[in-house]
Amino acid sequence: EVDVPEDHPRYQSLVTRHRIEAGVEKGITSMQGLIAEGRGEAFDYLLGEETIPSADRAARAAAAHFLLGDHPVISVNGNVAALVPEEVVELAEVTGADIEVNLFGRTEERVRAIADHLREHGAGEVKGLTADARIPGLSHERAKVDADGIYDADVVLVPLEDGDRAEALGEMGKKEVVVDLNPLSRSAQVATVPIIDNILRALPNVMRHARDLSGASRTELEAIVAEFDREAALDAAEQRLREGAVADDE
Ligand code: PTJ
Repeated sequence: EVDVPEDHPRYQSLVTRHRIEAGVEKGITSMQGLIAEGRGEAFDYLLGEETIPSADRAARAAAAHFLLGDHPVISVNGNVAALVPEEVVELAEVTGADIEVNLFGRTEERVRAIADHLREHGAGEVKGLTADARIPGLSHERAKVDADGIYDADVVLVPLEDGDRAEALGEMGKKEVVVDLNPLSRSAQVATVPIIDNILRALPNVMRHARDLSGASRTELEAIVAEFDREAALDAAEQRLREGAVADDE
């Protein structure tokens, strides 16, 4: 998809940047998304560009929540659509989740472009266009959700989210799985399950755990959920960022 030699030391990062750029050109990613990508890259560099053990435990807890949920929904924004469209579709299939486009900088046009893009990558129904319900306590555009989608969900995956919406969803009593490379971000801080990892690694990892747990009993899944310690996960990620791999003594 991009002419970068595979042996380039920054290959993955260059491919990722190109996907975000292409997303902007295609009208699915916002200009703000470019800034968000740069921020994410800096955190990923400090994390060592790998899934740390606490993030792997979070991904397993996230998979358990999704399998236990009555109505799990994956919320998709312009960065997620550009970076991991196939993985979103596959995770929805494996866990029986709905996909809903929900944007920080919402325009009808971009919602439609993202829904089309996801369908090009194999999605069936994509929600977010009806926008016939509102998340209480949020300013107008960001509050728009589908009544039979995020509004009705009991578990929501909100990747690369801004803190306000994450908080408001939490106040509605929903379980929230947040994927964010910054453990200090408000969305990570308020999440039921914060996965401090790059979305590029986190989604395949949640999927792997979901497949692995597909035969597990409710009791087993509930035990995984109960054992997960969100504060410890946030602390471990912050420690890794501040002190590097040596301090990650889990
Ligand atoms: O498409 P829209 O209109 O919904 O807008 C989406 C963005 C991401 C622009 C919007 O939600 C936004 O402005 O987000 P923030 O406040 O910049 O937060 C994005 C967070 O995602 C930051 O904490 C970044 O560190 C983090 N992030 C960026 N890239 C990745 C990431 N986390 C995981 N994986 C990444 N690849």
